[in-house]
Amino acid sequence: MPRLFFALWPDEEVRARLAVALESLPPGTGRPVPLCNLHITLAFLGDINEDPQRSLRAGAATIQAPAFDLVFSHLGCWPHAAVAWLAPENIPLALVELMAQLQSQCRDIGLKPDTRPYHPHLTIARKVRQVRDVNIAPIHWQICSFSLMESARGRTGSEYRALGHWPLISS
Ligand code: 2AM
Repeated sequence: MPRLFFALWPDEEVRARLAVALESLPPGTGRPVPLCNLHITLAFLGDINEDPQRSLRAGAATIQAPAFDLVFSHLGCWPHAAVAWLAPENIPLALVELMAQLQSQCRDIGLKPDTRPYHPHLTIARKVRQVRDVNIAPIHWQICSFSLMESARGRTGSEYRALGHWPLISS
């Protein structure tokens, strides 16, 4: 059964900007996430079969949330999760709104959304023991859509496939 998650998926231009930030990771810091895999998870859904997948897509298509900007200016790590991440300097109301609508769609089809507080972050390395928190030159990402992704275990780690993209409302 495919493992699904909703995500914010950077385009090539944003990915190139993120690549610069990855250079702030001290050499030998855990296992860097391949550039092509960088993303922000909105909601991890786990194993989902075809029927709820159809409902998820239908629900995603009804979401009405504004587009927004994220500015990443901070690199840090969570030792308990062994990941290093980039975090945005603030959380736009539009992201909170998007999350609320996604979670409500998930509940409507009987999925249990994660009840832990949502801390938007972009994982840049795994199996990290420690990395010093640093400010980085701000990276701007204009977010105009969200995606439903499938995650599979490949020979060299996680492989992701887009199952759908939905636009946010541009002002
Ligand atoms: P992370 O990068 O912040 O660790 C796809 O697996 C994505 O879902 C990952 O990027 C991961 O976010 C997130 N995720 C959240 N909970 C997860 C879980 N229980 N198992 C796997 N991935 C999870």
